[in-house]
Amino acid sequence: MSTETSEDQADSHWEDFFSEVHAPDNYEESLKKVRALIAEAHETSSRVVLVTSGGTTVPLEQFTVRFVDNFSSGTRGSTSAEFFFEHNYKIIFLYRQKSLQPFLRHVPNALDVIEVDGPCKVKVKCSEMSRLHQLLVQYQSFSKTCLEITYVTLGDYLWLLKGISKELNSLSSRALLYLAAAVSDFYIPKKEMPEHKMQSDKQPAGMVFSLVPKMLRPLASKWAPNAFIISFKLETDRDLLLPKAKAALEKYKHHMVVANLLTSRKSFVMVVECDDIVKEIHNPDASKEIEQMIVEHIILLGLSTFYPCSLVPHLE
Ligand code: 9Z3
Repeated sequence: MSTETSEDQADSHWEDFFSEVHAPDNYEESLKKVRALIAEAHETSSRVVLVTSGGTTVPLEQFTVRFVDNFSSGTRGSTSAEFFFEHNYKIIFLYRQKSLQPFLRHVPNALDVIEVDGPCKVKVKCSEMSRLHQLLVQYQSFSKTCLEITYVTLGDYLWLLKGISKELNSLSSRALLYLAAAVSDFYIPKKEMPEHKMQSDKQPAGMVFSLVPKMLRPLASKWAPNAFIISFKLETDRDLLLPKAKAALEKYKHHMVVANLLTSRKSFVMVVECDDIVKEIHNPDASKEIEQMIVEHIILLGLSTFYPCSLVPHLE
């Protein structure tokens, strides 16, 4: 009798997932741009970070009207990208279409910055002009050296993650993967998915969800074994958070897990490193953005040079 658990199965069947799910339309074009960015990074000896951000969707129909979404506003990813940019990283920002983008996330709602100035005349309030100008200049300078790539579905995300990380592997010690996107654990395989929109005059057939293969395993062992890989662990039950984060590190043998709870994610994270090292980052009064503290911690670890897991220097 097989002793394989459903989790073990989800670990081993990652190739089946890619044979079943199409690459997104922007796949080839995006990889072309990634290769150009990496070639430039080789020339200039720059460090490159892949920041993933936003939540994946899982379609319920082949012609998709409905989908299951994963919670994420994109704050963690877009804010972190700003701080990596400040530290001269070239950034590949892989984000869910329409979620927050670095710098542009600060642009206020149009209705808050415009005023009516006589009949049929609308203008930007003087007091907001210089702030808007500064943000747009920052975004322009970000987009000159960095690359933004969008995904919508879980399939798009995993295809792009695989493709980009394989390319990044050539940079070895200068490549960092910072996986802040909220990625679904469940999906409906194509053979189980209705083709057309489910009709409301019929009782819907039970949805058959399957476990998504755990892509951290091939990511760390096959696609980008030379890169420094940081994953995020999201839980809602505090008692599960640390054990789950430690288990992920142990299992997938990557370098760091940033563990957070949904409700306190802006004020508290635990950074779990090899050898059971756990650093708590608190930001109780939100005086800074906590992403600044996370990114600074990573940079202070001295990831510019590659260290095998057991030799990564740790700060007190
Ligand atoms: C996170 O845990 C992120 O910190 C948040 C950020 C999604 C909570 P916001 O975008 O939220 O600032 O609103 N991301 C990782 C979530 C995830 O799906 N992790 C998987 C898991 O927990 C492992 S890859 O199993």
